[in-house]
Amino acid sequence: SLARWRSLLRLLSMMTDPRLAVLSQSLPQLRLLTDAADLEHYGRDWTRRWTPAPLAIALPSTVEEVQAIVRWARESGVAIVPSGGRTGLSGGAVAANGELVLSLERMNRALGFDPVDRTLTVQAGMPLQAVHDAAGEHGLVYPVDFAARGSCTIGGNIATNAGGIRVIRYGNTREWVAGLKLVDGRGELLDLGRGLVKNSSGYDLRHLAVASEGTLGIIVEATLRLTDPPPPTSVMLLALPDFDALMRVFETLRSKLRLEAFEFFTDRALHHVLAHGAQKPFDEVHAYYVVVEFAAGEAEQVAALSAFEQCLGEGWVLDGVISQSDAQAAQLWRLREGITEALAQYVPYKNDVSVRISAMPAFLAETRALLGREYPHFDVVWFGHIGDGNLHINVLKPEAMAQADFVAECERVTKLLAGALQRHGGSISAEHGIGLVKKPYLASTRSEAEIALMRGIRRVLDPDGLMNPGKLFDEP
Ligand code: FAD
Ligand code: 2HG
Ligand code: ZN
Repeated sequence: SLARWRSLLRLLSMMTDPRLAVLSQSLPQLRLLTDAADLEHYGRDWTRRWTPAPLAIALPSTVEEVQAIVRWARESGVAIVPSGGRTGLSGGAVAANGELVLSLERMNRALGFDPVDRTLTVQAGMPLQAVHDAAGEHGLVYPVDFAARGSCTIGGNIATNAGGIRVIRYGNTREWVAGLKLVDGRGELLDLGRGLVKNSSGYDLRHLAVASEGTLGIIVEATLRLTDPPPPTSVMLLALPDFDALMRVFETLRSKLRLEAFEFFTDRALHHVLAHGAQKPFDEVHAYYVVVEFAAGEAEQVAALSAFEQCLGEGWVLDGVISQSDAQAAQLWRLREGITEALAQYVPYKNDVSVRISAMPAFLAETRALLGREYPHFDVVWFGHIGDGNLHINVLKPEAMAQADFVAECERVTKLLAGALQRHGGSISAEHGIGLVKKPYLASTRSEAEIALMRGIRRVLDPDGLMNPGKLFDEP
């Protein structure tokens, strides 16, 4: 049968690779996968640009197993790629060079809720949606949220400092991590932060793991802060004529409403989500759209109406619709949240850039001119978290162009974009991480001294350079 054939193959590859035989012998309970389909499945993330080629997949179920795997990696010289839900968009979880993928998939349980601290302690492989559900069972919320919630994991969220659609009110993942446990590249288990609200006893090492992209070790547990649920909200979709109007509408609404989200997308983004099955919001096509979620008590409804009328009077808003039910709110959100999935079939070249909100108008003017000039015939799709100064610019490959030429062209333009970011004091990765995709441009965002420090920190925690090597930066 197929199953027997597979287990024979596994046995064969373990026998032909003595390193795996040693791992298997020292951890007989450890689940190890070596089937071609598994190597392919666990060796890639959403980038789909690199060909997966891991040595094997390990699925530990305890912290001790994770530590033992790291010790084995040091003895055998095999690199480790920590792996969450592999929804990453910058290649951080890609294993294309004979690494061992260490998947946290089986370490996915809640470990405890503390009602006094209002914290939830979870294993790092717990999906974000499961964290939302667990918080909800206690009448609280974990407010970091975005469309990959069903598949991405807390470990991956911490390792990328994930942002999402509620940063404008609640901040990034970093703000919600009260403690974490990290198995570093030496195999040491570090218990960092321990849920303390206040702790001024030296460097806050917990934050080293946030946005570390697996290069310092494996996050195995996290203690997350929870908060009160937001008040009931409404969702508005507004159509706008131009980018200037976007910033003015943002300032107007922010001053009058308690914003829970303020997200934008362009007509090209709408085109793709509609082609993917979403429902058309307005008869006419407009250049820009914003999805605004706001606290919607009686007073706020009045304030929203008056803000809307003001924006309409100024010509900043051309049309608008407000949700009358949760189903309608979900429908409006789908227009924004469905973009990444709608574009996935094109394997787009992604940019995830940020500048200070105050620098946004000048940066935008320069970037729009730059991309208009450099990409005259490409479908360039703009969307993102404008209220946080974070733009997603997805470039789609013209059908007739070869993939390699397309990537080379995009990399040439990204170099120019990185130059603009440097001039405006921005970042080449706002929330997705550097991974493989943005590695060549790290120096546009981080100074030489900073990169040298990051390397130095890495050498202390991962002296053999086996934790996700080649991601974030290369070793000299
Ligand atoms: P993976 O992709 O598995 O890994 C990401 C990185 O973290 C890799 O470098 C990996 O080695 C490392 N890693 C994973 N787990 C661990 C661990 N336990 N210990 C140490 N290192 C680890 N991101 C946003 O920030 N905001 C968004 O709005 C957003 N929207 C998205 C929408 C869609 C439809 C998709 C597909 C992705 C979106 N993303 C977004 C990107 C992605 O979901 C996030 O980066 C997420 O945090 C990745 O989590 P993951 O578990 O899938 O991590
Ligand atoms: C979002 O904000 C995600 O929807 C994904 O960060 C962005 O696909 C992208 O480029
Ligand atoms: Zn985003």
